[in-house]
Amino acid sequence: MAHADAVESMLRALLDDRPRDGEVARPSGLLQAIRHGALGGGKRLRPFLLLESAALFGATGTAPLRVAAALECIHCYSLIHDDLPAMDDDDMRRGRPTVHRAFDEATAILAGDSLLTYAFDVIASEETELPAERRVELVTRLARAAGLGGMAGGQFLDLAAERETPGEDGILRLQAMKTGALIRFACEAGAIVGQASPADRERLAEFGSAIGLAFQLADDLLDLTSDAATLGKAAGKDAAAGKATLAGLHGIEWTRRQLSGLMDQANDLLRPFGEAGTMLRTAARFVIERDH
Ligand code: GRG
Repeated sequence: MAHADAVESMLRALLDDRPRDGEVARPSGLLQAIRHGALGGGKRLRPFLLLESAALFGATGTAPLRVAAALECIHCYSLIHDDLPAMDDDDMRRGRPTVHRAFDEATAILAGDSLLTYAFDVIASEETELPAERRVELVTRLARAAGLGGMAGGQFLDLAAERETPGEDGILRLQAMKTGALIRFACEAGAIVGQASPADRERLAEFGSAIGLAFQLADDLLDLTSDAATLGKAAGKDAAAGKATLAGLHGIEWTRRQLSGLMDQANDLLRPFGEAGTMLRTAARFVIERDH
């Protein structure tokens, strides 16, 4: 089964109606909102990276799949909250109304909260079929990637950047936190699940950082080229929020050179794995060359 289908089935199973040991009940209205935000859409990039990173070290089956599904729960929570009126105030996501549009704002907040906490439950559970210390390591790393010093902190800095434009280092830092941290975690977590050596784990984490930066640069480049083509907006400003981006500061050609340098870096980091790294190389190319 393709990774995206396997992740979808795992998420569906995890988000069923049956209360787990220690839960009282799963309110159907909240569950519907959660399913709306988490099922049936998205590229499932982070789970793909996690599953392929784990496979490099021979880890397949339930353990990596549950960790990948947990990571996607965190990603979906972040999108549900990012779309709220207090943040980006978006009406559509993945071709469908956002959760607060399809339901209401309070339900969207609670759907995000539930997905966030459920992710840690899923990893920590014995059903994840990993030794306890590895589950603790994954929970700790994911909490750090998603929280104050990672994605949530990066989102805070990103919102603050609308009021005061950060310098280049500030933009790099906020992007490494907001989008980079979960992508880095995806690759490092695969190495943790697969019990990689410390050197290989670091290699995978660095690969994840390179992909995370490329993901953001490619996104900014798409904004920039569509702005230039359709809106005539000032270069360097995010179309919706007037935020500075590296692509905007340095221009289209510089950004393309950076992306090509990141592809080289990704290839160098994967070289020791030979043929086994092919799927991760393909994922890197997909991130770097995506045009929508
Ligand atoms: C609310 C704590 C909190 C954090 C939000 C991830 C994030 C932080 C905001 C997303 C804002 C955004 C649209 C950034 C552009 C790049 C990005 C992360 C897009 C969404 O990720 P994809 O493309 O989405 O992997 P799919 O739908 O494919 O899963």
